[in-house]
Amino acid sequence: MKFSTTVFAFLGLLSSVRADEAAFRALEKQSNLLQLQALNASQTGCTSANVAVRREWSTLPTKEKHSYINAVKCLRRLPPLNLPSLVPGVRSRFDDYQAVHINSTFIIHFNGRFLPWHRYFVSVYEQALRSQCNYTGYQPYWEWSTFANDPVASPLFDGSNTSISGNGAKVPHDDFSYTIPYSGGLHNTCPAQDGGGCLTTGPFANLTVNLGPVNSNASLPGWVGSGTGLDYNPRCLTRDMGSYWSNYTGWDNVTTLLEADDFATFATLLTQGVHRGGHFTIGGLNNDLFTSPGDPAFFFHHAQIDRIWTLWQNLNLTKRGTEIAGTSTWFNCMHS
Ligand SMILES: *[C@@H]1O[C@H](CO)[C@@H](O)[C@H](O)[C@H]1NC(C)=O
Ligand SMILES: *[C@@H]1O[C@H](CO)[C@@H](O)[C@H](O)[C@H]1NC(C)=O
Ligand SMILES: *[C@@H]1O[C@H](CO)[C@@H](O)[C@H](O)[C@H]1NC(C)=O
Ligand SMILES: *[C@@H]1O[C@H](CO)[C@@H](O)[C@H](O)[C@H]1NC(C)=O
Ligand SMILES: *[C@@H]1O[C@H](CO)[C@@H](O)[C@H](O)[C@H]1NC(C)=O
Ligand SMILES: *[C@@H]1O[C@H](CO)[C@@H](O)[C@H](O)[C@H]1NC(C)=O
Ligand SMILES: *[C@@H]1O[C@H](CO)[C@@H](O)[C@H](O)[C@H]1NC(C)=O
Ligand SMILES: *[C@@H]1O[C@H](CO)[C@@H](O)[C@H](O)[C@H]1NC(C)=O
Ligand SMILES: *[C@@H]1O[C@H](CO)[C@@H](O)[C@H](O)[C@H]1NC(C)=O
Ligand SMILES: [Cu+2]
Repeated sequence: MKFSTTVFAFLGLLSSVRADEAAFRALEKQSNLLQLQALNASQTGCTSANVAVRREWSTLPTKEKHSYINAVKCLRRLPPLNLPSLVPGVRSRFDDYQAVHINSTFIIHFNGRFLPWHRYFVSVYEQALRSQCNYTGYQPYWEWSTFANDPVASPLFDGSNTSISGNGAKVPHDDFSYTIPYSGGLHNTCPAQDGGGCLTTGPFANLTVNLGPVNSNASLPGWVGSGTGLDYNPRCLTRDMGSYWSNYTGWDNVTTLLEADDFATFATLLTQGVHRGGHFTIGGLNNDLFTSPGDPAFFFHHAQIDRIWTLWQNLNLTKRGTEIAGTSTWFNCMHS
């Protein structure tokens, strides 16, 4: 009797897990259909047959994974476009993107620009991979929910040569604890997770980060500027992966987001939940609000953020296609 009770409890757990994913998949399917209908009706020449499609990393054929990884390595070999007089630390085209994010941090987060700016950012990076590094695919995304129980097991982070490298080396380190500057005291924490050191596996083992960290004491909200994170400071990329914050990126969390009624509710929930959840799941440099695009993983996380926004928009494109909220000022009206 005891045995069968346990079995039923176990089956009940499994089916509730599946039900959570099923609720999300149903909304995803409906959204995709509405999007294709809107696309076909737009008569722009853009149809379901020729539209660009971003995919989950785990669904890409091995050859495409290698091709993506090689394109990122190519960006890291190309010379920077930023002027050394403005960004003394920049060493490659890859660094250019991180420099722009650092400089813009105070005008693109905790305000109405957060989602559109990062949509544009991922798209420009994706175009650079294609036009400057011969990549023929699109920016893949990291579907957090599939891997929320064990993030390091994701094919994106499993440390193989078809991953973007795994966790950082396990080294003793402090808990993550950071008060966002000029936020009225918004504090983020995460207990020390399973890494903390440099990457040791996969294609980006020992990857060097040249810019940051930003001394936020020295920068008032505005342009960050030279001398406060844009100088040359080579060190290894760190990750500190674990599942403390990944419990904010589960199927119930993404489903709740798709059910939000208006942009302000959607964006606030997203920022507090899955956005922080994904960054802190990776940890290390990803915990840094200014310099996180120095980790190639940044673009997979933000491609997924953008996907969730797209799915939400297409559920009522007439209203949500142009809906926005907030201002362009740091922590003005968007208390998240
Ligand atoms: C959109 O148009 C294509 C042909 O151009 C067609 O194959 C597809 O079924 C249409 N999709 C929808 C959702 O109407
Ligand atoms: C930061 O951005 C502003 C506005 O585009 C620009 O004027 C300034 O030169 C940038 N600073 C650096 C260091 O890139
Ligand atoms: C891209 O492909 C072209 C044509 O094959 C080649 O000339 C060029 O060197 C390639 N660029 C890079 C960055 O690999
Ligand atoms: C990737 O790993 C496989 C299996 O270990 C190996 O056969 C292959 O040569 C590796 N490819 C590269 C580009 O390192
Ligand atoms: C990373 O760098 C360290 C120190 O320079 C070196 O000992 C190690 O072999 C490197 N590892 C890889 C995978 O390149
Ligand atoms: C910022 O200022 C606070 C308070 O003066 C100080 O405790 C902290 O160490 C400073 N941080 C940096 C990075 O200088
Ligand atoms: C989930 O996240 C919350 C908030 O960060 C934390 O208190 C809790 O311990 C986490 N739960 C698990 C199972 O990791
Ligand atoms: C996300 O999920 C966690 C754990 O189930 C829950 O505590 C939290 O309230 C959820 N957050 C959102 C924004 O749905
Ligand atoms: C879309 O939003 C508008 C405005 O709130 C509303 O009138 C309409 O019913 C919504 N459409 C759907 C399909 O939910
Ligand atoms: Cu950002």
